[in-house]
Amino acid sequence: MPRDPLIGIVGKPSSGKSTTLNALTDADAKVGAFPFTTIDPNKATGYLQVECACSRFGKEELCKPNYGWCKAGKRFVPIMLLDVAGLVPGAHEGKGLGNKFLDDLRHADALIHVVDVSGTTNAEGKATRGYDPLQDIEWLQDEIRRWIEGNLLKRWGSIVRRHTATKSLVVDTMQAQFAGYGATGQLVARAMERVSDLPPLQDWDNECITKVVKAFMAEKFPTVLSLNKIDHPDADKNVSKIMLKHPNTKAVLTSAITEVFLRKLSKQKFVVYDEGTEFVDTLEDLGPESGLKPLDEKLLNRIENIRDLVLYRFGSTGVAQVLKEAAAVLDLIPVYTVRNMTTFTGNSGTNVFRDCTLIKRGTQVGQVARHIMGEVTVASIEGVGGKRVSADDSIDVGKNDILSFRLAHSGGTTMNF
Ligand SMILES: Nc1nc2c(ncn2[C@@H]2O[C@H](COP(=O)(O)OP(=O)(O)O)[C@@H](O)[C@H]2O)c(=O)[nH]1
Ligand SMILES: [Mg+2]
Repeated sequence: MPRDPLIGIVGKPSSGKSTTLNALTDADAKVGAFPFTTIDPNKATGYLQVECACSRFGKEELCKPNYGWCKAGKRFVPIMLLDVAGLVPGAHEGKGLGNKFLDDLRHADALIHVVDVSGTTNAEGKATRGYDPLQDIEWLQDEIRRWIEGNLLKRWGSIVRRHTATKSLVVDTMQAQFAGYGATGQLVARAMERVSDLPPLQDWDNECITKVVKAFMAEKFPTVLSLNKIDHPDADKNVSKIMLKHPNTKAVLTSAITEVFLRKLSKQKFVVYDEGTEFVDTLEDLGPESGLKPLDEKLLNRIENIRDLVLYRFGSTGVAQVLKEAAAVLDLIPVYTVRNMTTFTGNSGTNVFRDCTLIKRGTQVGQVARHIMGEVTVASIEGVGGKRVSADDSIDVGKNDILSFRLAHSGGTTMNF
């Protein structure tokens, strides 16, 4: 069974990783028990916002997910995040706890690179002014590349000897080398397709190796930039510099500190804040029947500033969006498994769409079954409207994304899932 997707949060010290993680993992009391089987201290559950299937059928009122929650058709689906703290320049040589950091990174499927675009922290994360954050983007890519290259070059002699002695295919040799990064054979094959005109492996020079490693990184660590601290006055010019230099890199403008602040005020009933949007309302806006507490002048000014500098300018704090982009680079879509295709309920009760799993678009329905239930024999698969779905049909948003699996029982009878 493939693992649950894991998104690594990376960046130099003081770029805002912890603040971002706090904002992404801060959940309502409504959240169910932890859905993931393995949990270690640097992993945390984030919540990805998706449009819930309940809204397609006008069943928002009955939607009560087993994990995460659903608010008027906007569903918050748990997704695992990895806090990769402690990455400092020179990590690939073991600086700081560099090797430990890079080891953690192996398990990540995509990265959110938090970049401090205020220019107020230097390469090590120490306070400064006028620092150019473009350097941080190149640095991170370099750090990862040099780590992978270092591991490869250490063994290069024996890799080449084995490759020629066994007359292996280049893709097989490289698959064996990259398997340690948690890469599947398919992923390595895709990476190798990105590089053309390579000489035979025994003739590769360092330049060839760099090319191959870069191609591998593009597949293994697709990255979304979180251009953070956009509330700072110097952010604008740095953001445009980065966008011009990296036009093809996914980037979201964020103010993690604003997101954390608004959520705190919302919990304390000073404001109504709709996460991921530009809407924040105070007692002044909504009147006494809102039940909101009054804000003092200082806080009111701060909210006014947040609206002007962040919310109205950029449309939101960007924190929810950055997670959406990370899920989008992995092409993850929500798939709902139900027991009853007429009511969309589960094993008991009247609540709908209780189970939702994030799976790559285009995955075959049979693989979806294995992903969710392990190695089971599926007797039949039903889609919306009671339609029979074939195991080799693929999934997409609105297509085979609501499924009911009927399992073949070992005794010969069937069992509903
Ligand atoms: N102005 C501003 N400061 C931020 C923002 N996000 C984080 N910070 C501040 O940057 C500093 C480092 O943040 P932290 O999350 O601890 O960074 P980490 O070392 O990457 O985990 C803290 O003082 C935060 O309050 C932001 O969006 N805007
Ligand atoms: Mg931190």
